[in-house]
Amino acid sequence: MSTIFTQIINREIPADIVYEDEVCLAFKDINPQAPVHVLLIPKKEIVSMATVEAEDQTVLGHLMVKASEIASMLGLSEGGYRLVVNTNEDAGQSVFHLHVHILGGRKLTWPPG
Ligand code: DGP
Repeated sequence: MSTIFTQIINREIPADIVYEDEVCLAFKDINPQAPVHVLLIPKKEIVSMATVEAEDQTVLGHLMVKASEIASMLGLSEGGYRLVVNTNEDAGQSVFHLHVHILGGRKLTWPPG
């Protein structure tokens, strides 16, 4: 089932887009948890890490490479940043279209809550 992120991909609702190519889209999180908080999503409707299939390998690899490039573009590489993929209920996933949170711009605590 499609989510609000498909509507963002299709430009049916607005978002502050920071990067796009044929495979993925990155845009600012509507509820930022850090000075820089970007969501990186595949254009393919993958529900979560729990539903990933072998055929998704190229897309997921692409996301990791682009996460690194986008973090660098946003000035996060030197200070550091965190990539988070919340998966299902215990992790608090609220949008069931796989997304990588790119968080940075402040000291991030560990362990997460
Ligand atoms: P998660 O809890 O990991 O599923 O994160 C979903 C994130 O998506 C959450 O941080 C808020 C963000 N979000 C939800 N709806 C929208 C939206 O319409 N636009 C934008 N830019 N972000 C959204």
